[in-house]
Amino acid sequence: MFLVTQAGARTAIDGVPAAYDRGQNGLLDVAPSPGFARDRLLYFTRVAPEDGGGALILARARLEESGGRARLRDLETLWRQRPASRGGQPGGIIAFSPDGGHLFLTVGDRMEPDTAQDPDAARGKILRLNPDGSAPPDNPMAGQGGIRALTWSTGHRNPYGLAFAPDGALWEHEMGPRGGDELNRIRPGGNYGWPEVSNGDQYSGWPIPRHATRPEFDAPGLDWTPVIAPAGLAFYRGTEFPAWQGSALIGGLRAEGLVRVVFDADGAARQADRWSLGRRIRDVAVAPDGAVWLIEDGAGGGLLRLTAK
Ligand SMILES: [Ca+2]
Repeated sequence: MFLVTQAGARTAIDGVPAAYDRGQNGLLDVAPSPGFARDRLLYFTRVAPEDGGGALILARARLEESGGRARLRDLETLWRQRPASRGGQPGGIIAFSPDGGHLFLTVGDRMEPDTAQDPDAARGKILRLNPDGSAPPDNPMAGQGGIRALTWSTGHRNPYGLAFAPDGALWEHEMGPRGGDELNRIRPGGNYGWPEVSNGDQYSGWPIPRHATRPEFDAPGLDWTPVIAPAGLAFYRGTEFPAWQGSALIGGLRAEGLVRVVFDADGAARQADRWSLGRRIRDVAVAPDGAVWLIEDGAGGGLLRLTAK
């Protein structure tokens, strides 16, 4: 984990715990506390090594900076996935509610598709937690204990994007298998259908019923076939690109670029732009000055800053 200045100077952060660094697993997302200016807390996710593979962990720690050095102190584990898995797709994306009162966390199916429909499996879910990791009493299955008490929505595959729109709606994207990448508007208690339905098919070519055949599942607001392999989601607010106000920006691993999605007055989503950058984009962020930051996938991946010409 690194601190990077606007000019690109970077400082390695000490005290980062070990990660299960294999395939899509490893150190995943980082989000400053809504009160970071006062509390200096960083929330972050990783897959941590355990017997039987690795488990997704949500943790927080205090960032201490002095004398040109940085380190994490007072590390706390807030949530730990049980059981561990060998590999697969962990999710691990963090989003705070606009009021800062709750933390939302994506959990991938880890290539165990049926677990996404199992209400007692910590797989294929979006969780909603209090910032200290406890279960909010107003969650859809509050009072049922275990992973149910934390579950906000169900039936997700490989969610690597989660963010609140300016109107307060929560949006998530996830990779489909062979086709059917999805952008979903998330509602509490919703079931998004994986693996019962998909707008793509199995990698083997075996067909999967479409969302339209099973109205009890929430259909995506937008989907992509062929896939873009979406990674990272940010809603644009800023002055650098005034025409993008309120747009969703999505990185593309397979698309090797950036996708812009716009929303009409009813919240319907439409792809407005797709720029090829020739780089596998892993994550997207918007800085307070309106510049867009992208990070590239891979050991030699770059950190890119986009500004208007
Ligand atoms: Ca779905």
